[in-house]
Amino acid sequence: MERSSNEMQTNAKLTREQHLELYYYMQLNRQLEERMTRLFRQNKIVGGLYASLGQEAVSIGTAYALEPRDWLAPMIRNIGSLLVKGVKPRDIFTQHMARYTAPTHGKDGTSHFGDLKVCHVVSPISMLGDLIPVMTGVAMAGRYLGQKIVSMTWIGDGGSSTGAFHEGLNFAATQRAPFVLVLENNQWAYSTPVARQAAMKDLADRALAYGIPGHVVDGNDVMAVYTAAKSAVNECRAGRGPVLIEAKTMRMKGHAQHDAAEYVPPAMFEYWKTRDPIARYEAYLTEHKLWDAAKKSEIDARIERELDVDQKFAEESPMPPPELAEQGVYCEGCHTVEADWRRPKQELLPPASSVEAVWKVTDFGAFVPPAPASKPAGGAAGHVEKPVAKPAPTPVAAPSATPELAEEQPLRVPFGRGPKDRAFERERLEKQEKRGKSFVKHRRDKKGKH
Ligand SMILES: Cc1ncc(C[n+]2csc(CCOP(=O)(O)OP(=O)(O)O)c2C)c(N)n1
Ligand SMILES: [Mg+2]
Repeated sequence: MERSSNEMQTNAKLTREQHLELYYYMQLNRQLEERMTRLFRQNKIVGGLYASLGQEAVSIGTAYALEPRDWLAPMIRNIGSLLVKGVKPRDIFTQHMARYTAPTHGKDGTSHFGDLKVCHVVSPISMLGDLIPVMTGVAMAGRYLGQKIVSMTWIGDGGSSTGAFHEGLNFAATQRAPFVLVLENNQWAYSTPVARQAAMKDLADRALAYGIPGHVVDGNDVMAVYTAAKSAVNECRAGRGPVLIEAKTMRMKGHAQHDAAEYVPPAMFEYWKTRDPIARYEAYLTEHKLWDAAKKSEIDARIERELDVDQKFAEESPMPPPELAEQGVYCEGCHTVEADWRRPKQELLPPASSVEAVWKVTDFGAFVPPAPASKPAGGAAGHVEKPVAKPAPTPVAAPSATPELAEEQPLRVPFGRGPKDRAFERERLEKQEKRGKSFVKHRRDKKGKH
């Protein structure tokens, strides 16, 4: 696995404004969640509240690598990614307070909302791992339409043990979907430490099983996270398939508000406290002369101001009217999503995808023992050298041809309705027609003989 440096990295490609924007989003993320914790204690948060304290650099650094046209789907600890994508704090306040003004009009008390039209956010799915095949599908749909988009989602250390994670990542890998999966290893899944549910040091090694690149990054170093994510997004956009990034970090609170995390050794909290991502980034900005105390106060004051306005809006918003509870449960023509996504045929056909509607089989996949370097003197006759342990697999973009197959025509497997498929269909109809004629002729000939 490729590892990023443990040191806070510099990234010359970001402007001063962008560096400051990263700070703004991380601090906005933290302050928003602190306010929501206070609201929870005042009994104003209706559902669960899951903190991302100590993990802000992961959500912000990864989402910041996306462009507005790209798509993401957050998990419970990725409120920061929503902010980067343009979702307003007021939507997050109202949603958690189940107000009528919330994106789901008060029907959900946590974070199950998306924005398919403007921000390109797919709503979270609570079943861990299920967003992986869904976001793979989003990436494939974008490719089909020739949009050059990248999709991204997150998964926890615990979630990376689900079947959906493995099925989804395998699917993404075989489809070479432009999809970035961020594995947020925060050391705990509820009260289960990571070593009790995965017998491996780096969860990024899970990528090896699917033949895709996996990278380990210091999840509390926002520059390192951003750099890794940006390069993964670039790889995807260049058509080289999915990338897995493991960000090592720490969940600095319990699973949710009800959990005091008494099972976490206090020394572990102490260790991670000294690696706080925001404090580290503040030191980085100062060290690189990207800001001064006045600039920091200006940004902090802006955050306070914005959150004051949005929190007030949420607290003054009404709860949903009771009759709303029975509306929108079953679709009775109320559902507008279907109509929004019905696309004109001309837009879909032929596919703008760069993926050929032809599958080439150039390799039978047999084990080929490595050629012996030279015959060992006096070696036993018929002795076969043990194959050496394989190095990490490289993505199978172009499998090497087995000699017997090199001259073979690629197998044609029709699907979809691309130009090649139309040609195939014409060919098939012509053959059918010929066969039909010869069949009639054959019958006629036969009739004559009777
Ligand atoms: C398939 C599935 N199994 C179990 C759960 C219940 N559950 C919700 S969160 C959670 C722990 C997840 O831990 P991790 O993936 O490490 O994410 P973290 O909470 O640390 O961010 C579990 C078991 C679920 N939502 N989905
Ligand atoms: Mg976890």
